[in-house]
Parts: sequence; C-alpha cells; structure tokens
Amino acid sequence: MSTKLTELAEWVDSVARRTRPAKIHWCSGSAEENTSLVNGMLDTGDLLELNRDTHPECYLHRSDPDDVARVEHLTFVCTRERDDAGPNNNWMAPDDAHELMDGLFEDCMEGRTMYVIPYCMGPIDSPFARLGVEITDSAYVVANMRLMTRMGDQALARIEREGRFVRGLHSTGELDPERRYIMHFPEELSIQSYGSGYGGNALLGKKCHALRIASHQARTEGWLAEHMMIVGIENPEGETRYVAAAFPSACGKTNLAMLIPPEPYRSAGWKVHTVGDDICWLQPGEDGRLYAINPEAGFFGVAPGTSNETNPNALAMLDRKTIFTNVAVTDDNQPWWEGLDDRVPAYDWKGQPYEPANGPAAHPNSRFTVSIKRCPSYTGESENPSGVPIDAIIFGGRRASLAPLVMEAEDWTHGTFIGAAMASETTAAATGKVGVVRRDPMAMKPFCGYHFGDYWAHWLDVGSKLAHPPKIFQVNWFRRDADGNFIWPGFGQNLRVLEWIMQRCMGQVEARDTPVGRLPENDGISTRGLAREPDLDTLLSVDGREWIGELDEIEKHLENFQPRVPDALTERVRAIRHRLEND
Ligand code: OXD
Ligand code: MN
Repeated sequence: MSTKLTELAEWVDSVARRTRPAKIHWCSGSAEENTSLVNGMLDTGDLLELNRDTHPECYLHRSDPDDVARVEHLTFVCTRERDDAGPNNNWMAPDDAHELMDGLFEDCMEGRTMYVIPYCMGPIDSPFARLGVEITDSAYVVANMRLMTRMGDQALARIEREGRFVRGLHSTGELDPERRYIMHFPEELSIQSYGSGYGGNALLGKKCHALRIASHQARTEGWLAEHMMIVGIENPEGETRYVAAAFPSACGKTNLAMLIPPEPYRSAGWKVHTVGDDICWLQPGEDGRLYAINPEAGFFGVAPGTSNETNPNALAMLDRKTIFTNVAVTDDNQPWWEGLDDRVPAYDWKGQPYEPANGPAAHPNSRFTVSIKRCPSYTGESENPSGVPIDAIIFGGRRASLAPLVMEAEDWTHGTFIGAAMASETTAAATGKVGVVRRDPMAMKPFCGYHFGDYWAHWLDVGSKLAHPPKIFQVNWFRRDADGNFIWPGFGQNLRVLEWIMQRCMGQVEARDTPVGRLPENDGISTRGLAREPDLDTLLSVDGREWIGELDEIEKHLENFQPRVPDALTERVRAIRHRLEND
C-alpha cells in the first residue's frame, strides 16, 4: 500500500532514503494487522502475554530502565524567533535542530521495519479533528497509537482528501539518553523524536501533536488545545452538563473523569459520562458557546494508585485488551502495581524477582494503554463530530492551605487569571520534598507550544468572542487541617462540588462575593449522607493576609513572561490586591 497524496509519498520516500529501513509498512489499523504485530512482539520479547484467563488480550512491555518518562529537558520548541517559544520552553533554532536530527536519523532504521501511521486526532468525521502521520520503527508505538488515536485507512482517506497533516518522525534509536531529543517545529507542523520509546515521547499524537503543535495551530485558527479532561454530569432530572478540567499531575484528573457517584447521589439518579481524561480541544460554536472534543481515543494512564477504592471504573476496563508498560506481575502472571491490593508481586517492573529493598515493584510511572470504549462510564458523545457544549471550565491544584474547596471566577478574564496563576504543591512521592508550590499555568507548563504570555492573550481573545462563555472555577480537594489531615473526603465525593458548579451554571443557587472570587454559601455544598461533617468553614474561608502573600508570588511569576503578559491580567492582580487591602 502507499498513497496517492504526492506530498505524503515524497515525505515517506525522503525519510526512507535517510533512515534506510529494511521494509516499509503502511498501517491499515485492521485487527489482523494488530494481531500480526502483537505476535511479532511476542516473538521478540517486546511484549509478554499476561494471564489469559484473568486478563485476555493483555500484554506487558518492559521498557529500557533509562526510558520511563517524558524528558522535559530534552524537549524543544524550534520556532524561528526564540522569543516565540517563550521562557516556558527549551528552544533551538530550526536549522540547528534539523541538522542535529538529520544526523541522528541517518541510517537509523537499517534492518528495521519503518511503519507509516496515518492518524486522526478527534472523531473521524469531525470538522474539529486534525490529522497526522507518524513514521516510526517501533511496533510498540504502532500498537499504542492504535488504541490512542483513530489510526489507519480511514485517517489516510481523510488526509488524502484534505492534504494537510502534521508530520511526525520517530525512531527509538539506541535508547541512549545522550542521544535523545524531542523536537517540535510548530511553524512547519512537524515533530521529530529520537532515542526514546516512552509514550509521551514516542506516541507523537498525544503530547507532541495534540498539545504542543495543536496549541500553536489553535492560536492561528482561533481555538484552544488544552490539558483537560472532559466529563458530563447528569442530574436526577436527566439534564447533562459538560465540564472540562485541568489539573497538574497527581491531582486525580483521571479519577475525576471516571468518578462513580457516591450514595445517596447514585440512588437519586446522578450519572457521570466520561468523554476524555487528558486532552481537550475547545472550539467556539456558532451559538456563542464553547464546544469540546477529546482528540484521543484511549487512555494512557498511570497504573500505581489505581484501585477499586480510588477508581473502580478504571479497574473494570483493565482486565482485557490492555497494554501495560513497566508494571509488576504476580506469580500467576497478572499485572500488579502499588496501591492495587495486598497481594505480593512475584516480579518487579524490570523482570527481576520482587525484592522490597529494590524499591517499588511497579515503576511509579508505569502505565496502561486501553481504548476509551472499554471504560464503563464511556459515552458515545465522545464520537460526536460537533463536540459537547462546555458549561464550566475547572482549574485545580493541590494546596494544603489558601485555596478554598471551590471558587467561581467573576468573568472570563478573572478565570484566565486563575488559570495563569495555577499552582500545586509537590508530593513526597514526586520530589521527596513536600509542599513546594510550583506554578503550572493551565496545567500546560510542559505542553504549551509557544510563549505563555501570547497563550494568555489568546485565551482572552477566544473568550471575548464568546457570547455565552463557560463559567470558570478553581477547586482544591487537598486542604489540610492543623494535624495535616485532608479536610475534604475527595474521590467520588467531589461530585458534591460538581453539583454546586452545575447549579451555578443553571442559575439555581446564589454565591457570595469575596475579594478573590465567588464562594458557595456554607450550606451550598451538600453533606447529606457523609459519614463525617467536613469543616466547611475552613474549606470555604478566605484569609486576606495569606492571599496578599499569594498575589506577591503570582506577580513574580507573571513577571517572568513580560513583556508579553496581557495588561488585563496584571490589572486584575492589582484590582484583587486593592480589594483585599480594603476588605
Ligand atoms: C500524561 C502526562 O502522561 O500529563 O498525561 O504526563
Ligand atoms: Mn497529561
């Protein structure tokens, strides 16, 4: 197979001339193709079959131990002008980056198969979807892209019709961390990734295309590409409202996307519909509302911590047709990770007999790749070519103090400010040092393909064109009491906060104005059916002195992005400070 699109055929030819593969395979996306790839990987040991009875069609991939995560220090945005990449990105001049990458790709596929993967990000018939072709020498990448994107013949047909596609070139190379680069050329709509087989570096449709390149495309075309999950909340009256939410890692984005309503909500008829767990493309609709699609077709989720308590929906989808990467296994060859249950694993993620002294059995960033359709709370709305209308955008973070459980922005500009100032405390697991506040604007720090100042200006611009913009909220599930205990029960109980958000969107409840935003009245968050009354006075309090300190920090943070920070944001800091000082 090949293509009738000359531009694509010529690009594939030129890559083959440089990389010199033994074979070229155009991916159709068929089940037969997948079976043959999987069988090939079982032969080479790239995949190991898991317990066929408990986990049919589930496989384990053990990566190189030095290749287990995204590599932000080796990830570059190569714009013509350095300033356009912004202080939020590593930058290299496009000519220098091309020279470096051309050298690495030279003959790198000798003796290997080169796979050509046409893919579509978003429902195949959606005007909001965007197309790409990834060339890779990794069968593991092909199998993952098949779960994560709409990949194969249908995508190729659309690429041939439309002619425009993002070019992604990937080789695992020698997996040498010294010869590893993830390069983005937003102005050329292209990506080049060398030396890593890890998801975020190698599945180019995900972070590289759907966030870094797409954020640039979105800016030039008038929409937003965001690091957000999308979920529909249905109340007992049968009305569904859709919410998009951005959280930095380790704040429970996937859990929130698949939340199971707790009692008494479940019996009352509340339902949660999962549209996506990681990426959201937002397009202004003709009716002045904002519409969201999930560009992905699957989940590439973190396994550790996923359990029947934290995320029963996730667990239910992981016992079939799942690729696991770097998890541990039990003695009867079932996948296992820390937090799953109290069984003791037999082998760790490196394949060594499990020895607690060697550290966690599953790598802390071990992953599952699975089709979204396997999720019990999956909704067919994920395939809606027009997207789902968004009523609320939520920005969240992990803050032991300061940030209230929930707060509503006064307007779109205030909401953009809240997103730009977003911060989260690091966890012990991640850094060894608890409570360090890191700014992660809109949870996009590693993913925005251009200067944050321009990105915030673009947010304001999109908002100014919406006759009916979504309301914007900030949430914080992680407030602690004087003894260090979480005050809010979290997980499924977060639906209580979503209920308030939904009621605000429907104009059903009042909020009280504070200098920093609108908060629920103390009886605004329902506690019916909770075993223990949480201290809502603390959860919904605003400490003026602490907030003035926060504003000092936010001003310093914004200063890093001058002179491109929109005046509307710096003016909003001044206005909030004035209100706090005069409160
Ligand atoms: C992810 C991430 O893998 O944000 O989704 O790192
Ligand atoms: Mn993510």
